[in-house]
Amino acid sequence: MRRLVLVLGDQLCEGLAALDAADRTRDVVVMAEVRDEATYVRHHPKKIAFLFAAMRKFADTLRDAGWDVRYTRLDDPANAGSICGELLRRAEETGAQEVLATEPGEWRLIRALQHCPLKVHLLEDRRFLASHADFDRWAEGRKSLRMEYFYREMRRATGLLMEGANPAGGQWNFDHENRKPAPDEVAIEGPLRFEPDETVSEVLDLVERAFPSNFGRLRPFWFATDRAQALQALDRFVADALPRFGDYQDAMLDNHRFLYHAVISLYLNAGLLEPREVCEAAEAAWREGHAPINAVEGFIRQILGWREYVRGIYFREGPDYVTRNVLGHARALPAFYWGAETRMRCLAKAVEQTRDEAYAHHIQRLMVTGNFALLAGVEPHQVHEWYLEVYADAYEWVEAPNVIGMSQFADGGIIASKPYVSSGAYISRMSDYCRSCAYSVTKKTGKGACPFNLLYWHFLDRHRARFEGNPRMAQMYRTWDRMDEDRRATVLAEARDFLDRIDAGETV
Ligand code: FAD
Ligand code: DLZ
Ligand code: SF4
Repeated sequence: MRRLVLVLGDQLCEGLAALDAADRTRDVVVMAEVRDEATYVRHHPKKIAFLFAAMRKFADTLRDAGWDVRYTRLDDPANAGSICGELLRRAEETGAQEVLATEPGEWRLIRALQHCPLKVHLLEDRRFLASHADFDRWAEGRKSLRMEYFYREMRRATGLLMEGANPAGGQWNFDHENRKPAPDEVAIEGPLRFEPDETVSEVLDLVERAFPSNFGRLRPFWFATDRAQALQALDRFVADALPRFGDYQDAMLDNHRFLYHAVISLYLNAGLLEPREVCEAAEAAWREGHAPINAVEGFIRQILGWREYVRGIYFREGPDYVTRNVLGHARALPAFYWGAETRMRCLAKAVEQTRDEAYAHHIQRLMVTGNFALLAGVEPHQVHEWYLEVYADAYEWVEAPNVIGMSQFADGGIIASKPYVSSGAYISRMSDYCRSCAYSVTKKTGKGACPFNLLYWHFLDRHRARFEGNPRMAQMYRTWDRMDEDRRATVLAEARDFLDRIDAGETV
């Protein structure tokens, strides 16, 4: 009996579980550009174009390898509009009644496949270094699920950056060396860019027509869209940027969007690169003396540690994770997240590059856009939807734990031991944004005071009952309590006034 083999837009890998379980002489691969997936949030146009172009090229790769691929374009009049609808249509066309599918990265689509009136075999996605069972085994019985311990387990299990039973370089973690402030200059060109070829150009025209009002610039489009290009982009990163990745991992610069970051998350998450090969390339650079241990360990920790860990949390916590809101935050997402004017330079620049590139690096996501939303008390689900829409690497399995958990503390501390909040001082130390801001980062109150300074204390004050007993936050409360009462009242009143002005839609 013929079976259908579903390959989703973020499953573009020849070793995919569903392909592996199928018979290329008999089974039929189904790939489809569908409205439901393209509109469940209003994705950035670059994200849609990247996926459609990469899907089309991957379909050709599979055909070259002998597969019968039934590919549906978005503008095909017969397009059923959803993944399940397309499976049903292809089932009728081919007589197949069973589907081999690899577990999607969002509960939403897992549910849709489970409810599809065909026999769907959901196979575990093996593109990760930890299986669900591995993660559950590690998590079982632990009071807290801190990434660092999971990461050490993963180093031991994979042998990556190990010298026998010991961590290479004599330490598990070199993070204390990785907090240098922004450099004056960045001496590298940044991520490798690719001119649109015929397939990409055709997709760009389609996306322009079909999604004319989604937030984000479609052109210039420069992402890699096939495995060979993604490997070249990885090579460029290892050769140029990796050696200084560690030093400047947390830095931000007004005129440099990528610094020493890899810009490969979109390729990893779509299946064009595999996590192990990326970690091995970084490790080889250290062993060859090309990159220092603090850079290579820091980089590998992001992939072997954080990336695998957040996926484990997403699947362990279940579908309701994205609705959590333990801090009871209810404010609407301010209009400047969608490009409306703001005088806050850090936010304006982070949003501008998000609009242009469908990319911001980790510290911009965490300590600028994320920090502000948390301090201002924005409803976490709105924050979650924003991140899912605007970044080219965003799928719920990785986005939600980072946003709901790490950034907004809406899960009550499963991922973060304390909320990632800071005043303007942190942004000033790690970036050059404040130098050209309309606000003054050194002003704590009064006209022109940096809003992060006001909102920081407002956040701590309004959540005192929850956080004052947290030993990692005791110092913050001591500092607050040492301020005289009038000053505290002024800070809180000015913070309230600032929030009222946001709610009223004023430019802040
Ligand atoms: P680099 O800084 O060069 O890091 C290398 C790789 O490590 C990345 O490509 C990525 O695969 C992995 N990585 C690093 N940090 C994380 C992390 N916290 N979680 C998972 N993987 C990580 N990453 C996504 O892939 N998709 C998302 O939707 C996403 N949303 C985020 C939302 C928030 C609020 C925050 C704070 C972080 C989010 N991240 C997300 C993690 C991280 O910001 C991006 O992976 C990273 O910025 C991608 O750029 P890069 O490839 O240049 O990464
Ligand atoms: C994100 C996305 C988009 C925009 N479009 C498609 C599509 O048309 N067809 C498809 O198979 N996949 C698409 N995707 C990726 C899916 O949404 C993704 O597989 C799920 O969100 C699970 O991670
Ligand atoms: Fe951002 Fe405040 Fe610095 Fe302005 S002064 S860039 S608002 S941290």
